[in-house]
Order: sequence, then structure tokens, then C-alpha cells
Amino acid sequence: MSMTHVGRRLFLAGTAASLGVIAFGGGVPAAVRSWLESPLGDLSPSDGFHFYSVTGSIPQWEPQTWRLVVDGLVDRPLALARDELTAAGLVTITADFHCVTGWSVSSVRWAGLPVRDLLDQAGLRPRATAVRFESADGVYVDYLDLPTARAAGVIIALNMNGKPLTAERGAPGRLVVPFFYGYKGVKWLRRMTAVAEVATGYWEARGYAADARIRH
Ligand SMILES: Nc1nc2c(c(=O)[nH]1)N[C@H]1C(S)=C(S)[C@@H](COP(=O)(O)O)O[C@H]1N2
Ligand SMILES: [Mo]
Repeated sequence: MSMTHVGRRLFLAGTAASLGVIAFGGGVPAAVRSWLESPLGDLSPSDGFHFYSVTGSIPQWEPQTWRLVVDGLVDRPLALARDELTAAGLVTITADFHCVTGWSVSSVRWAGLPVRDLLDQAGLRPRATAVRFESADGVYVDYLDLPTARAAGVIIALNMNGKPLTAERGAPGRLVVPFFYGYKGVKWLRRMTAVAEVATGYWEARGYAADARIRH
């Protein structure tokens, strides 16, 4: 895997986040939380998002060789190229995006594949109760229980606001769970694995709520 470093500031912020974890033993107070996340991102004037990468890097991908893997407790493991994903016909959802640190972007239009369809295509085995989502950054991992993973609107987004995802937004694919806070949405998604038990996601292990449902 090759990575592009996105600057010293982001790298230092990632380091600060790791140190924060040690200092707070996994429970991050709300005030500290915004300090942990906020230095990672500048406001993007084009789309209103703040850029986050806990590794300080953006994983590179080659259109020729990139595959989204669906594996684990399935009958037919999949490895799908971007073309194969788009060929199925994308669904579009529009949702307000909320980060727990307090910023939001209203009416984001995502297009992608329902996670439910990919799971059906792979054929879930009865023992599967959750799905593990892994980023190509090798660090950011999160989980959804099966009812959530199969819910309407839960997609692997390939496009945002009518264009392919940019590198910062998570190209080529990003998990979007429109009713959850942004931290559940793994960027640079490379692997979905059906597993027997739900487990703790990246930020949940660092103090974020296991119930990521957006509260207004
Ligand atoms: N791989 C990866 N995915 C990630 C993150 C990250 O640091 N790395 N940050 C998460 C958090 S906390 C939020 S709010 C959103 C931010 O998305 P953005 O960087 O496109 O603004 O990405 C989520 N997905
Ligand atoms: Mo976030």
C-alpha cells in the first residue's frame, strides 16, 4: 500500500490523538474530543467538510487493480472493481452529515451501492451477526450489526454531489450510514467482512458512544 503524506500538521495531529488515548485510558471527555479531532481538518471551501485522517495519510489506489473485498462468513467471497460496483446501478441518498465535534454539512448527496445488496450477493452464512469495515489506511476499522448494515440508506458511496469521491472524502469508496455520526463512515474502504460478533470501532475504543445515532 502506498500512502501520500498530507502534511506535518496532520501527522502531528494524528500523533496527538494517539497520545490522548494513552493519557485518557480510552475514555475521552467531550472537551478533549474536539481538540483531538479538530486540528486534523481544515474547512474545505468546496464542500464544507473538514478533512480527517487518523493516520495523517491518504491511501493511494489504482483503478486497474483496486478491488472492494467482501469476505468472512459468506458463501461467495467477492472482489469487485470500481466498474463492477457502478455497473450494478447506484442508489442516491441525501442526508445531513454530522461530526460529533460539532460541525455539519447539510444535504449531502451520496451515490453508491446498498451494503445489503453486497451482502446478499456474497451470501451471508447464518453465524454472521455483524459486518467489519476496514480502511485501506490499515488503521481505521468500524462495525455495524446486521440489522443496521442491511438498513435502507446504508451504502458504499462512490460519488458525492454528482462526482466521484475525492481522495480526501474517501475515494474510491466510503461507508455512509445517514442516521449515524460521521465517525462510523469508514473512508478508503477496502474490505467488508461478515463476522460472528460486533466489535468496537476506532473512535468507540477512544471514548465515543457505541450508539452513534445522530441526536438533535
Ligand atoms: N479512514 C478514516 N475514515 C474516517 C476518519 C478517519 O480519520 N479515517 N474519520 C471519521 C470521522 S470522525 C468523520 S467526522 C468523517 C469525516 O469525513 P471527512 O474527512 O470526509 O470530512 O470521516 C470518518 N471516517
Ligand atoms: Mo468525526
